[in-house]
Amino acid sequence: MYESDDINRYLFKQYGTGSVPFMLSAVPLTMLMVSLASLTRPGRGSFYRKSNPPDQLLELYSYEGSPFCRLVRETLSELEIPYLLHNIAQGSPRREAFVARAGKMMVPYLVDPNTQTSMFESADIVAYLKQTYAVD
Ligand SMILES: N[C@@H](CCC(=O)N[C@@H](CS)C(=O)NCC(=O)O)C(=O)O
Repeated sequence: MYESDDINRYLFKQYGTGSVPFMLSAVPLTMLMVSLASLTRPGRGSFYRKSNPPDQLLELYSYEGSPFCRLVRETLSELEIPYLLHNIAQGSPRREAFVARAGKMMVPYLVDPNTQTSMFESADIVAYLKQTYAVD
């Protein structure tokens, strides 16, 4: 389906409580807010950067509201690197398993099975992705 509004309605009906939260359903206001967020990162995540795609899916532990995670997602998008996204927002029941795996609660956290690399720190992750997969 097309239309972000229809997709959100479908997702909340199918997998959520059935009703779309106000911050997503007040369409003109919602569009203004998300557009402002994108305006602060002009062009980022919107243009392809040539890359060597990995063989295996990368994994990113993240949550949508984190500015540090956004930086990593921008780079993954620009390089068109396929990845599995684990959302572990505040209150998520998946956090405990994450801490058991990674050793502490902090996102973003990248796992790259292609190079047996796991790392925290957005700036280090962005540098790693560019160094490993970008073709400049
Ligand atoms: N220096 C780190 C900062 C990462 C950071 O502060 N992440 C926050 C989210 S914005 C976090 O994990 N907070 C712990 C929590 O959500 O419980 C980086 O650049 O990646």
